[in-house]
Amino acid sequence: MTKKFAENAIDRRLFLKHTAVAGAALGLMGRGLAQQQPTADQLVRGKNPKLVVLSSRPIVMESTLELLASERITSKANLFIRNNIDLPGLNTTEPNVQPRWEIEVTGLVDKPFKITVEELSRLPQTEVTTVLQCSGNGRTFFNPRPSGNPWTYGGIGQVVWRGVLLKTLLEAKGVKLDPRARFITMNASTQGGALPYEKSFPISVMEYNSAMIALGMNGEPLPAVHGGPARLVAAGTFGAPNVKWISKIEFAAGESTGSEQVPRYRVPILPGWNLPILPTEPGSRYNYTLENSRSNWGANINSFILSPLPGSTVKGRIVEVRGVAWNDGLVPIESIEVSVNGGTSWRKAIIEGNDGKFGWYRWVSPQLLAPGEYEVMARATDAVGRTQPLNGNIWWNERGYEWNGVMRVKFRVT
Ligand SMILES: Nc1nc2c(c(=O)[nH]1)N[C@H]1C(S)=C(S)[C@@H](COP(=O)(O)O)O[C@H]1N2
Ligand SMILES: [Mo]
Repeated sequence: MTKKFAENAIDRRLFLKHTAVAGAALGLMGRGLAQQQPTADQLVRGKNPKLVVLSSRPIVMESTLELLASERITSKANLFIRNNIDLPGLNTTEPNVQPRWEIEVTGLVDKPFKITVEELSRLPQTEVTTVLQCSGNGRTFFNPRPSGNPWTYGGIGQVVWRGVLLKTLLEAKGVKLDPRARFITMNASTQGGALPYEKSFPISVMEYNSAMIALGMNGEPLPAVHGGPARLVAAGTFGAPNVKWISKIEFAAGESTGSEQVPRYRVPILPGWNLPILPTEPGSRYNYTLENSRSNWGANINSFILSPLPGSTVKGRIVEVRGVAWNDGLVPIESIEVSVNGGTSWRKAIIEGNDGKFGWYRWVSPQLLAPGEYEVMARATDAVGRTQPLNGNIWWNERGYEWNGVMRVKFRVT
């Protein structure tokens, strides 16, 4: 499998090289080449053309602050897409109706079994609202900029999942876990000749993160491009292990050693310490192993300012600064502080409400502002004191994951 990924990477590099050469020959470098990129709706049926395409093969597109601000639950048209591996024929937000799609449950269980989507749909369903975010979101704010998809703020959305909790599934099947089981390794389907995608979670996601096989999103069957007919969802975790088009769930003693688990999707740690990220010299290389790094699992605390939008002009005197905040859902968000003077002083925002413990906390901070230019900052803190760094670059890591630096938005008041 590792070899296949390496080949895929080489293919891609060659492809990009050829594209660049062809582009140069036609005088299409720079802006011209960028204009050739297909739009989001051309790549995936049903997507809003305002989504920003970061890669068309595999498909990667991000939402925008404006779109995120426009709805409380991110619609399927506006939700970002991150494919490492495209599944042929599924580039649409319509459902992928396959009642006989099978998921194998195996490994350290007393009775391995297979279950179809049809059968799953007849088991008790649970709904959970979560923040789905790529761990690379915000990557472009690291300095120097790590390689990888150039995410700004749009690799995120809030969605409502509906499906069968893994706990419910094992209970319904009368299956017992072997006490040696400490991880869940999930595989995506390789139908249509797709390369394998394999990720692991600690088994605790069954207890603390409502880990489920999701069959629905936002009150509809799961859109094909978002993993339909079935995907793994663990609330409060980063996107990568939320495996789309799931075909196998294996309980194991150790986490996967496949390339998607290590060296990818990891941040440096001091061996034996799970948190925080081990600070590394910006621009330096790191030799990722299972021991000296941890996977992007629980989402770190973060907040976005969604109004005013960057570069906008708003009417004074009272300006309502609005936004969202979230964490891994293990403890509540306690405060969002807002500064309009470069961090010299802070004021607590009013928390208007939240969509469950794994959803966004919506906040508002009315500010009395005279006409002029402003830069507003927002910083969330949770019940165990976890908060956002003013300088997000303190967590610089080679691959640019888990950015949660305080957001700054410039706008003008008239
Ligand atoms: N099968 C499969 N599942 C996957 C991926 C993938 O490439 N293949 N990408 C992961 C990553 S990195 C992210 S951020 C989320 C994105 O979910 P979305 O495309 O539904 O927004 O899916 C995850 N699940
Ligand atoms: Mo991701």
